[in-house]
Amino acid sequence: MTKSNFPDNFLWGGATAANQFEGAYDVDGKGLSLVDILPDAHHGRWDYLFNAKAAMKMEEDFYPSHESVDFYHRYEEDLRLMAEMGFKTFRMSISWPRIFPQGDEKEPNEKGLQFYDRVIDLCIELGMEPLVTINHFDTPLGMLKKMNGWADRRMIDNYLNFSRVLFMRYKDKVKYWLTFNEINMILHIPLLGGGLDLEGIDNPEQVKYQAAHHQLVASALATKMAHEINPDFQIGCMLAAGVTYPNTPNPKDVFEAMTKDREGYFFIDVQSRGYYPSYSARLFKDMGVTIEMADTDVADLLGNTVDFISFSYYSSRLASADPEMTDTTAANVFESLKNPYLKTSEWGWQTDGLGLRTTMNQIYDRYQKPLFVVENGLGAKDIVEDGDKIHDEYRISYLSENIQAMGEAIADGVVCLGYTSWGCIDLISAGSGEMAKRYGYIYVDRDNDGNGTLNRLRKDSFYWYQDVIKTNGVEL
Ligand code: P53
Repeated sequence: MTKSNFPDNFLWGGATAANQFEGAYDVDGKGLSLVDILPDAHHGRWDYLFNAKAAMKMEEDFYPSHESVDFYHRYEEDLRLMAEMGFKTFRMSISWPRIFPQGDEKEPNEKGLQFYDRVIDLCIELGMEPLVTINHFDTPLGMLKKMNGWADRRMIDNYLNFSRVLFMRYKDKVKYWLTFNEINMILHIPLLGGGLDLEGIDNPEQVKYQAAHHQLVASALATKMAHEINPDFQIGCMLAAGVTYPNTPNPKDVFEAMTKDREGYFFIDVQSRGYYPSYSARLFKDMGVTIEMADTDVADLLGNTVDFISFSYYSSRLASADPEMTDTTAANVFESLKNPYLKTSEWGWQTDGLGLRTTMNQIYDRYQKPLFVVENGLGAKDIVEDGDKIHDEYRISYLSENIQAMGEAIADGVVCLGYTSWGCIDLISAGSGEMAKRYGYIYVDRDNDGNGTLNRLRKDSFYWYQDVIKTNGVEL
């Protein structure tokens, strides 16, 4: 038999996020999250990601997050389906406004916590290690209104109160925690990443980087608190990753590609090394950014670095210094030039397995800490055929290429704890708010307008992934 590249205790699983998955947006005392005011792409979602005030005034009759795929009421069936695939881990996030409805209450909402008790207990019963993202794109709307989200330093204490409740409650149940989902996305989708409204602001970079500083300090202080509460906790950062290639060997393109990668690495440099990278001084000067810091920040960052590095990878990116180069992939708000060597999906995302191997090697070389691939996948339209069959060979081929490449990276010497593909069950797209852009092994009967039975079906990829896990990545 072929030998597996993956260690025996490799954590195979899938990833979700409360705001795209749970629905029940006003049930059991939950407050509004900023995503609860966002319509789908056909009703202006893109604009509102940068101008939340307009969204707050708007009276839409359909908001995709309100019902989503109703994990809140169907968690039992869903978790059992994941266990049937053989999941060793399940990545979920905890909705902040479910626990603190406005974001800054003193006491948590007990009913909200009881939901997560049920989910986490069932995960453990089914043999799945919970991997919990504390904050995944769902700053409470109350905090946006009151203090423009993370632009305000008081958010650090609000976040720490929230984190303390979770660490205490789940200290014997959850070992792996991520402080912020895709922390670098605050630069690209400031509303989702930081609860920021940048409308009418003179220097948006100033606000974004100041907010980022608050998150970085919050992440460090949460890491400190976590280790005090349970020294066995493993705390990770989370980067929206994907190596940037230069479009040509022109040194200007090479420099541009390095600069683009540093946009993201900046955050992980702080979270993993514990201090602002040397290149940031010049970057801030050029952008007219001055970061206001408290006296204790430097020491707090330095003393409380993360235990492991997690990241999402969908594709590599391509950069050019030539302003004439404008042929981009129209995938989402995170634009990249189109790479002629890669296949392009319906949503404009390009498949690059080798790019994942390169990305893993690059990140591991840079930080020398264990990695965790916590998102990867292909958003595609699926068709339900006779007998409720969904033949998603395009998804299988994407995932197979990426998992093989991940195995090669491990064979290269990279230490990797696990792999959770994105949206293991169909859920709402963060970028477009649509249902039609599906990532799951499990199909959910629901369309972009909210019609459908919400019934769950096993796609072909369900059985394929079951086999991948059973053979520890030998059969791909
Ligand atoms: P969707 C782009 C835009 C928004 C969120 O994306 C993103 C990205 C990709 O880097 O990040 C993650 O749903 C995110 C998930 C999200 C997933 O990518 O726009 O952590 O919440 O659903 C996929 O197709």
